[in-house]
Amino acid sequence: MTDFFAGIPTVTYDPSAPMDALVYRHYDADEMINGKRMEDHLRFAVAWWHSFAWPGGDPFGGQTFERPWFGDTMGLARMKTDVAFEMFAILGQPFFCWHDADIRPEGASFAESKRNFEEIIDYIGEKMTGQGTRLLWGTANLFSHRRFMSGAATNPDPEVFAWSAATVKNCLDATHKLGGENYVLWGGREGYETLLNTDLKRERAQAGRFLQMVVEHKHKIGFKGALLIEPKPQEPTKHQYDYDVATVYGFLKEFGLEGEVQMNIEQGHAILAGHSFEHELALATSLGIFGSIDMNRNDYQSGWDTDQFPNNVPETALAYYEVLRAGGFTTGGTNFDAKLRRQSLDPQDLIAAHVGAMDICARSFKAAAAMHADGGLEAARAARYAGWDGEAAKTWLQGSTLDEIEAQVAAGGIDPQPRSGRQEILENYVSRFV
Ligand code: XUL
Ligand code: CO
Repeated sequence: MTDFFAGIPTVTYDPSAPMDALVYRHYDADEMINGKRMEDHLRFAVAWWHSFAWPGGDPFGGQTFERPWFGDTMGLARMKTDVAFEMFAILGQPFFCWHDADIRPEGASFAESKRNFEEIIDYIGEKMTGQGTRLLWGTANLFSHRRFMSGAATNPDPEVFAWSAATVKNCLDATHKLGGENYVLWGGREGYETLLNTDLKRERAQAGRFLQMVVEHKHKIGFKGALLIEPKPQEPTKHQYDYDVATVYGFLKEFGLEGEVQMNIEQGHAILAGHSFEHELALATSLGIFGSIDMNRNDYQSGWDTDQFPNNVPETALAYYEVLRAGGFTTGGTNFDAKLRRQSLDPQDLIAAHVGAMDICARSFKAAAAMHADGGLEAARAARYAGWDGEAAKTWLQGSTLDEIEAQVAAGGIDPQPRSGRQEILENYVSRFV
């Protein structure tokens, strides 16, 4: 037991608590929505890296947080684990996520890092058993250390490829050991800065073979969770190979991996790619590769990945509406890939950030569920495409030739009339719920 969160009680659901009390006002884990507990719909996870490993730096200044567990010893890594599970107990969220580098000190060799990692994984396993908090996903950090500066799987140096493959093997094994529900691959530095020094075709082929090996290993060890790729456009490299959902789908098809890998879609990454979050979610669902979400938001002015906690109900509601249209989460969930602002030094700030985010998501989910149950958007959508139910229209999609269609149109009786898209009416409808 540490004293980091001393004096901060367990967060309870209490909508009538005084203004500055740290309580849930919308997130009631046991509230039933469509026959399922709210906790089981939303499946919240805390991200270990932002909450316990990030020192509070920005491009102009270094560390602002002075956590008692910062440092590179196993003792401090254990203290960090203790604090993490103390926070999970205060919040009562069901899941957490990690990168290997968040939880263990880097050793002087691969073997030493592996020993550190396995020791901490066992320690985390004991905590999980004691407390009931589960692992939503594990992942490998193949982007922070300087050895990855030119990529991991896509590195021009085959030894970095091998190091990365060995690291993912150990992280996937550890995720499996802890009963993780998914394994995530974010291609942090899988991309390039300049074409002048890059063999793009070779790098993509390396990434393809790498992912095939991950899939093979998943089956070999009997991991039943989902493998998830997290798309992101520029940042850190100028040209990322996993730019967005559509790009990753093309990649999966090319390497015969559709059906094996799904998507972990992050709000801020969608925005950086020039899409909305709901676009990426809807596209993944339509391609049959929707898996999980990283919930956060970016600052609308700064144009980079600020990873802030969500605070916008109308936006978040539209995202959850797409999750509901996808049939809800199966192995996936809502991971708060979000960090404090660097001036938010106090332990209480960490709790407040998560409490606020869980409440925003709960409000948004309830709005989305009500809208989904009401069915107004789906009815409007069905009406808009109703013409395709006609017999002639069906043949135009199945079997007709251009000649045949031309003959029908030329014969008369086909005279399309523009119809309103009714966007404002639909926006007004959505506003009634959010
Ligand atoms: C980076 C990012 C990562 C992944 C996991 O932008 O989102 O934290 O979620 O590697
Ligand atoms: Co993320």
